[in-house]
Amino acid sequence: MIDKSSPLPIYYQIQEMIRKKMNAGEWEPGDMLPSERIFAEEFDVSRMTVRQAIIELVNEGLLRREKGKGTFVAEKKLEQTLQGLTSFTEDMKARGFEPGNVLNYFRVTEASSDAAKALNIKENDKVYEMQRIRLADKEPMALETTYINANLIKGLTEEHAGKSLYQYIEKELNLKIGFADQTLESAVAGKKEAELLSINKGDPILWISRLTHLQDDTPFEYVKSAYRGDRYKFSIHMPRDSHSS
Ligand code: 16G
Repeated sequence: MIDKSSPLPIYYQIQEMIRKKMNAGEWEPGDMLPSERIFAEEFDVSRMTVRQAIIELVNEGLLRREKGKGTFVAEKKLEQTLQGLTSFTEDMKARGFEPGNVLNYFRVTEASSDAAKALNIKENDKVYEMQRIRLADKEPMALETTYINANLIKGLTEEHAGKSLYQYIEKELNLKIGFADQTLESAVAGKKEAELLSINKGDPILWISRLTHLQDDTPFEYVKSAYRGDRYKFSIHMPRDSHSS
């Protein structure tokens, strides 16, 4: 409980109390917290102090506020390790989620200058271009715009794009995926991303750009994606090289 004679600031003690209840499973993702007024009365502190405690936890991503509704325990973020090249479908299955796709569009078209440069092909070479909303247990997680070299990856259809691309490439075409180069940048959702990902304009997202190669080093896939910042975090294992002493 709150100890006013403690040297620990009161807002900090309130935060610790909230964290403990969340860790103990007493408050679970989606649960609504008591209002600031109720907290303030219960602990006999000002609403400002309660607000300070809550705002910091919102900024950490542990709580989320909904205008006119209240403060809720946030969903846990999915953690993806940046080791080994995996597909969205594999990632979701490994976590016990049901992967899903909403295919916004799929077309065979001439490569744009951007895609041609990335895939090391000519501007009028054919690419498959598609946009997919990737779902975990029916909840939107990421928006991916994908360009695939159509001369390398033959016979790709809307049906394959609605499932797993990597599975089609490896299991049906028997091609070997080698490696990918990927960059991650922080950004905020624009109107379009917000609508498609069921978040608000201005919410945090991670822009990820991936260039994937076959084992013979030929790039076959260029993907630009927006991952939800409130639902995703990436982790990296970093052994220290012997020469960096
Ligand atoms: C991941 C990849 C994406 C790839 C997709 C294939 C990122 C950050 N991730 O989502 O590039 O196209 O997996 O998944 O770019 P699929 O085999 O389930 O279609």
